[in-house]
Amino acid sequence: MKIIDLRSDTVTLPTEEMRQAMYQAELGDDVHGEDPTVNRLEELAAQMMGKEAALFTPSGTMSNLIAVLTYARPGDEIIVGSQSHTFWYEVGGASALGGVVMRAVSDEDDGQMDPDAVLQAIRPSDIHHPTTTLLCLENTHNRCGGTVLTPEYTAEISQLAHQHGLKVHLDGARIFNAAVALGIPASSLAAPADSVCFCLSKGLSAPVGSLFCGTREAVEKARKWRKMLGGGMRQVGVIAAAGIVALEKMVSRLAEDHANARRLAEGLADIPGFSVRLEKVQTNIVNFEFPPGVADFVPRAGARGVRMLSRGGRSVRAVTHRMVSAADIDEALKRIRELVREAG
Ligand code: TLP
Repeated sequence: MKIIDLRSDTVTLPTEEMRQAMYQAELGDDVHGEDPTVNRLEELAAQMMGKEAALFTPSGTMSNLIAVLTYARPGDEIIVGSQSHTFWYEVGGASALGGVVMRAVSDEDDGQMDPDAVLQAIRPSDIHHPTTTLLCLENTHNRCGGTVLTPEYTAEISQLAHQHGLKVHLDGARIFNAAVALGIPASSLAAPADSVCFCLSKGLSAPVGSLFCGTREAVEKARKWRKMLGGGMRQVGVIAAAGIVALEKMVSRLAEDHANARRLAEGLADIPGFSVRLEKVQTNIVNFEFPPGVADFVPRAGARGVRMLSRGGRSVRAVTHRMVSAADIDEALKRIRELVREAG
């Protein structure tokens, strides 16, 4: 039985071209700034994000933590979305390692925070208060179902933050999905933010890595934080080489993943009792609910070779990616329909 793995786009394996590039990569000691492949990747990333410089990190989690460490001191407060990855899935690192308070502002359904709510959350100068120093955004928005923040919204909320002396960091783990969905360059989504990070290891199919991009000054500080976190890597061009292929070759094909997500969402919506908000399926993530009559839906679908992630209760996440074709989506829907028939 073929396994159709919709748990995450992180399960993608490197392409043949990536493996070749990794084998042939020119290498050096990156802690001394001497790995030419890493240097090339960092320059390419900075250029694609429209920022002065970039830093290669092992993961999106480390990039986001480095952003917090770069812009906030222990005792400061940062504003994060109540549904953000940083708030939910980064082990509280901002507080545990950065000593900052995370103030969660309610994320609306589409991953936007209401500008008025953000304004209310910015602390006025007062001896009793921590200082608010950073606003974190997320595009696409994972928990909100891969929804896209527009450049207009990003500009508006960033301007508000800047007016109050805050920096803005954009968690763009899937920023290329947003860019492809909107048909605009990723740099125009990142432009209003002081820094942006994105992942190579999700839809772009590279095995490892993320890039933190910002001003030369911020990236210099970030490099030191990465070293302190134990993320100074030596001949890391071995994996950066795959990242270069990811950026040069894998961005435009994300449109296929989006089409497959829509195919899946429409197929699920046609199964009686399933509920999917089709207008929210904007990129490669499909959040849906299965009917109350189908107990243990996720493990039972898994037993039929369709892997998905439970979001608690009857809510489920399915993510499309390069290793799942349109035919696989049809097959997954067929297996889900069979499961429901047998359950009923
Ligand atoms: N997200 C993973 C899991 O951690 C949930 C996934 O499968 O979606 N920002 C966003 C928006 C992310 O979705 C993720 C990974 C990260 C940051 C962290 O990236 P990594 O996994 O490289 O630390």
